[in-house]
Amino acid sequence: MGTLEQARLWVRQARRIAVLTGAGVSAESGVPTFRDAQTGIWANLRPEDLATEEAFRRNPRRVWDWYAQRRENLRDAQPNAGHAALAEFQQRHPGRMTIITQNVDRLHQKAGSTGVLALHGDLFENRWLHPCLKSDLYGGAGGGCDPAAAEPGRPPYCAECRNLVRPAVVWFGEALPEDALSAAEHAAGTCNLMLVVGTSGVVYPAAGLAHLARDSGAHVVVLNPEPTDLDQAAHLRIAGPSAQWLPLLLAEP
Ligand code: BV8
Repeated sequence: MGTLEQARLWVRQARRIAVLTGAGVSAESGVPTFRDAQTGIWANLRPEDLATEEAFRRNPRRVWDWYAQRRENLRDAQPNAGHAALAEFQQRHPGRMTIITQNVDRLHQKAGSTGVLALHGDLFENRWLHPCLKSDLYGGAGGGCDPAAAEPGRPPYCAECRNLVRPAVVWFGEALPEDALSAAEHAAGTCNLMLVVGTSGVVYPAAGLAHLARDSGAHVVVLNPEPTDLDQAAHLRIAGPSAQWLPLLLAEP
């Protein structure tokens, strides 16, 4: 039996499917992957040196501008056939497929996927660098000042307390959102099949979900044109682009 046939059989047999996606699933929507060579003024910087609170504190404007550039690049990005294949499968088989993404580009949601577990936050949301002094955390009434009402700037800031606005993504060294991570761990630990799509498998704890699925007895299929750090956790590898192979993998028999 060929690799695709075997993977399709596992899809048909699986009562519960967990899908772990990374930047590669958005590559065919024209979104540069996370570790592609950076273009422009960040050519000599690694993403890991920009996506940290320390980098933001050291040079708020440069980090803010990097995110503004990424938001701009995403403005016209549309979900591709891979995102669509996942969303259509969910619609045909309600409750059978959980999508866990490391991506912050909202393209799974834009494609119509539901219940997406966004482990690393959302590029289009902002929050304060520090909890607002007027928030209920400090005994204030309500949620404190609204970052959307901050003074315009690169980054925007609070005129009263100089708090800075930052992107509501999970930076390196920051904890993942508890509810999303525990739901993802539950999905990975109880699925019969995990599809690992478009991720280098470098970033933890997200990448650990593939090992959890394998250790919990699920079949693991990696879909990626290149070798990944999760290949050793896979029972099968499909070497190719996700926009081409996800529709083939998930098409009804
Ligand atoms: C944390 C948001 C602790 C920001 C991102 C072990 C356990 C726990 C932590 C660690 C650990 N070991 C190391 C760590 C620390 C660190 C980490 O993993 N570092 C790495 C670099 C070694 N992890 C953390 O810091 C995490 N936090 O653990 O906190 C803690 C606990 C309690 C209290 C306090 C602290 C936080 C990690 C989240 C970081 N934020 N993103 C932003 O976007 O700016 S991660 C970032 O990398 C993106 O989200 C991205 O999605 C993610 C993973 O990258 P990939 O998606 O895989 O993308 P990449 O470019 O690498 O690969 C693309 C792939 O696509 C390639 O394989 C390519 O071949 C493939 N591809 C290309 N074209 C296609 C394709 N595939 C299919 N089709 C195609 N057409």
